[in-house]
Amino acid sequence: MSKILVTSALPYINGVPHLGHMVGCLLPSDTYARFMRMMGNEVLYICGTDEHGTTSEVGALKAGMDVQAYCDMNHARHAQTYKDFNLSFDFFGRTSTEQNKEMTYHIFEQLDKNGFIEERVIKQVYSIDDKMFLADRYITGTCPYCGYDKARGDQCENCTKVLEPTELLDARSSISGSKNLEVRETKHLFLSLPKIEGELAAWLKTKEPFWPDIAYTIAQKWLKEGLKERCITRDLKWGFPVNKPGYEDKVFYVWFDAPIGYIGITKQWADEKPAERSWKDWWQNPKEVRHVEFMGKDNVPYHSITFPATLLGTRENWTQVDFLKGMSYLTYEGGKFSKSEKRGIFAEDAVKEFPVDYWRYWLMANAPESSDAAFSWELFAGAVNKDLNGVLGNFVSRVLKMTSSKLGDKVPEGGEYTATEEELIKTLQGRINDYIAYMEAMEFRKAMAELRAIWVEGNNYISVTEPWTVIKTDEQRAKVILRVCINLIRIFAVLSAPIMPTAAQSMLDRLGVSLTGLKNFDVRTELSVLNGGEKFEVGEPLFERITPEKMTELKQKYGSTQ
Ligand code: B3M
Ligand code: ZN
Repeated sequence: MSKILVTSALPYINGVPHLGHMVGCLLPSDTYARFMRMMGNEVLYICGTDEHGTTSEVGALKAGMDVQAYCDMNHARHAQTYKDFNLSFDFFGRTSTEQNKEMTYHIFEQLDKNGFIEERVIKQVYSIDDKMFLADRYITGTCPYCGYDKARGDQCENCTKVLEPTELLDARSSISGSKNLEVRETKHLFLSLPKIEGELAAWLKTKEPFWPDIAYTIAQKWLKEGLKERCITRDLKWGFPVNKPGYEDKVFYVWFDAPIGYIGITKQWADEKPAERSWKDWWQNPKEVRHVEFMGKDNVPYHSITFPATLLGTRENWTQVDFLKGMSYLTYEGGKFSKSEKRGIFAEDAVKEFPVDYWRYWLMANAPESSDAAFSWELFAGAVNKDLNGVLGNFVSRVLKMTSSKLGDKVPEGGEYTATEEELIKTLQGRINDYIAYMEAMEFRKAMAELRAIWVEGNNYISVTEPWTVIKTDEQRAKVILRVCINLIRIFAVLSAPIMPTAAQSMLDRLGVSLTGLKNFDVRTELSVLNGGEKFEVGEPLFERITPEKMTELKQKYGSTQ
C-alpha cells in the first residue's frame, strides 16, 4: 500500500465555480482519489478555499460585508457545491486559518534565515480616496497603444499588450472610479528565485519522464526565460501580517500563502484528531508519499516553479509534487463562462438540473486534457441519452427485467461457460487492464472511452447470446447468460464508481452487494461473485433521457449560440 497525497488547486473564495472549474481540477482529482483508494492505497485528498488577496477585499466591499464574514459565507457555499458534486475530500479547509499562518510564518522564517529573501523599494499606485494601494488590475484607463478605454493596469484586453499601470492614460481606480491617484514608493520583500534557479532546474529534470507535456513544457519555458525575483508582500489589510520587523503593516501575497495552504489545511485536518493523524507523515515524508497535484494550466507556473522553489529554499525535507496534472479550459457553447453576462451553467445550478453523475460523466469523458474542450447542450444530451441511458442504463434494466419476468428475482444458478463466455472474459480482461492503466496514468479521456467500450461489450454479449430466444429451448443456457449479465452489472458498477459513485451504488444496491476494490482485477473471478441464488431488485431506470423540450428550456435559461 502506498501513501498518495492528492491535492486540487484551491478555488478562490470569491469565485462561483462553473463547469470549467469542476473539470479543471476538482473532478479529475476526485476521480483519481476514489480510483486510487479502490486500488488499495492510503489516500489523503485535500482541498480548500483560497481566501486572501485583493479580490476578497473587493468582493466583501461590494457585498457590503466584513471580509471575514464574507469569506465564512462563501466558504460554506463552496463546501456545499462540492458536497453536491460528491467530491470525496478527506478535508476541505481554508487558507486563512491559524494553522496556515503558522506554516506560512515558519516557511518564511527559513527562507529569510537562508538568505532567499530580499528587500526592495518599488513604485506603486495609491488611491487617496480608497485609502489603499491598488493592485495593477484594479486600475483602469486608456491603453496608450490602441486607445481602448477599459484597459487594466496589468494588461490591455483589446490589444493584449502587457502594461505598467503608470502607462495608462486617464487612470482611475476600478474600485471607486476615483482619479485621485498617486505613485508612492513602498518597501517590499522579494523571493530570490534566481538564487534557487539551478537547484530547481536539477529537481525539475528528475520529473521529466513522468510529467505530462502540458506541465513540463510550461515549467521549462519559465526556466529558459530565466527566473526573476518575485514580490511576496502586499499593502493590504486582509492577509497574514508579515512577520518581519518593519513590515508589520503589510501582508503576504496571496500566491505566497495559498500553496502553503495545502500544508496548512492538512494540519487543520490533523488537528481535529491529533492522536491518529499527523501532517508531517504526509508533508515531510517524500520517500513514502507520492504527491499528485491537479490544476488548470494557468496555475502550473506557481506549482512547478515558485512553490517548489519556496520549499527548496527552506532547506527542510518537504514532500514535493511528484506528478502535476495540468488541465486546459472548457468553453461554453463556443465562448467563455461568465456570471455577469449570464452565460454558462454554474456548478450550483447544474446539480439542480440533473443528477450529478450526468455531469461527472460528461465532464470526465470530455476532460480538456491536451487541448481545450467545448461544452454544448447538444453534446451533453447526446452523451446522457446514448452512453448513459442507451448503453449502460438500458443494459441494467433489460437484464434485470428479463431475468425477473422469466426466472424470478434471484440470480439464476448452474450450467457451464461456453466459448462465447471465454471470449468475453478475454476481451473484457484486456479492456479493463487498459482502463486501469489509463486511470493510473490520469489519461482520463482514454480511460472513459475504455469504460464506455466495456459497457458496450455487455450489450454485444446479450445481443449475440439472445437469452430471450434461448430460454424457449434451453433454460439452463439462458440461466448462464443472464447470470453472466447480472455479474457484468456488478463489474460495471465497480469500474464506474470513481466517476459515477451514485449510479454505481444504485446498481450495487439492486444486487444487494457492496463496493469492492480494483486491485488485481480478475474478470473470471469477478464474474462469479454472484454465484446463483442471491436476491436482486429490478429498481427504477438508472438514467433518464433528456428531451428536446428540456433542451430548449436549458438553452434559454443558460444562454446558447445555437
Ligand atoms: N486560487 C487560482 C485559481 O483558483 C488559485 C489557485 C491556488 S492553488 C494553491 O485558479
Ligand atoms: Zn491596447
